[in-house]
Amino acid sequence: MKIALIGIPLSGCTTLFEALSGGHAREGVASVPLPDPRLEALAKLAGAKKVVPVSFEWHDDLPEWYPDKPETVRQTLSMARQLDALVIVLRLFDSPYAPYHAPIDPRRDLQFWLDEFALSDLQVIENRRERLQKLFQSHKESAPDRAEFQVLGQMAHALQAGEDVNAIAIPKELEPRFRGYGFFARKPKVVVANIGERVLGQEHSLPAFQSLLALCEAHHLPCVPLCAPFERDLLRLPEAERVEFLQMMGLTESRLPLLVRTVYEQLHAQVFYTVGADTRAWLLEQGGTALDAAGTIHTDLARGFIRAEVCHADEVIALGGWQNALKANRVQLVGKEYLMRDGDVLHVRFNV
Ligand SMILES: Nc1nc2c(ncn2[C@@H]2O[C@H](COP(=O)(O)OP(=O)(O)OP(=O)(O)O)[C@@H](O)[C@H]2O)c(=O)[nH]1
Ligand SMILES: [Mg+2]
Repeated sequence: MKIALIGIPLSGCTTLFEALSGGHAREGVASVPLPDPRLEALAKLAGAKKVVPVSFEWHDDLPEWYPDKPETVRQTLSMARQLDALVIVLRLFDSPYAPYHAPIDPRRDLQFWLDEFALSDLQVIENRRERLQKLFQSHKESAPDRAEFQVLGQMAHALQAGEDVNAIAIPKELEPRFRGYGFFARKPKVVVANIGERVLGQEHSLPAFQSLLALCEAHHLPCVPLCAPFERDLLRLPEAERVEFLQMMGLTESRLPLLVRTVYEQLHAQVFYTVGADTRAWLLEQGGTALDAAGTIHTDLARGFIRAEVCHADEVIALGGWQNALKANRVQLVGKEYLMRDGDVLHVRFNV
């Protein structure tokens, strides 16, 4: 999963990126594994030689742009469109060392992004509808083309009216096309309010923060308040000193895990596992079937799918491993249509 940090210059994207990546980053891209105690337990029981967790790939490599030249943001947007989720970093701190181009107003900045996203989506829709129309004129269109034209029209209408685009149902056969367009309106988004160290823990008393929250709620956007340099510096301390540093700031915990969890929730994903010498965690969309899961591992597994063996990770761990689960008759044999549960361990029987 690729997650872009996007912000107006000097909002704190790079500082947050340094915190998330712990400094192990190359050219603004860092792959960071999700903490997963179940995977560790499964790997230990399987005597795994290789353990591969699910990772988020954080991107702080969107092209630079200039607030005084709004047209320069277009390139940033077209790259952000290609990633799986967005973290919108908003500046709520003031600092003489990093002068901002405007008075601090995170609500205005969020509105800026929402407007840009809508305009950009509308542009994509318009271009596509024009192409489809040409196709119609030459009578070369298929039924899905007609359906797509109609759904795009509904989307454009909703965007212009400021209505919720996600309320529009996308027919299943059109899903791959719509995924390809990377619409901002349908992309998982999380807002980060980058607050100053002095107000950390008291952000709820700030009118600017309250006003931002109201806009977030209106757009169903989760908002995580944090102080990017504080989070970065916290991780640079030896673990033993972190609690003290947190207490000094009146906090009980780092907010980074909350941010990661919030992004994960917005992705509407679930995890499943494969165990053995190679023990891995995989990401699958909620509502995914055993066949979808097999396809996530390898297209061959989906193509040659016969049946799958399934047992939940908690049960595998409680029984002391996959072989024990098999012996105890706790492993279910399922077909293609089986709906995966979050935390299932899967073994695909296939033939190609
Ligand atoms: N006081 C304070 N300074 C911050 C905070 N977050 C970022 N800064 C400072 O603001 C400046 C800009 O931060 P960056 O993280 O580089 O911001 P950016 O969004 O990556 O900016 P560009 O990449 O230049 O567009 C740096 O000097 C940071 O140290 C904060 O919460 N409090
Ligand atoms: Mg930066």
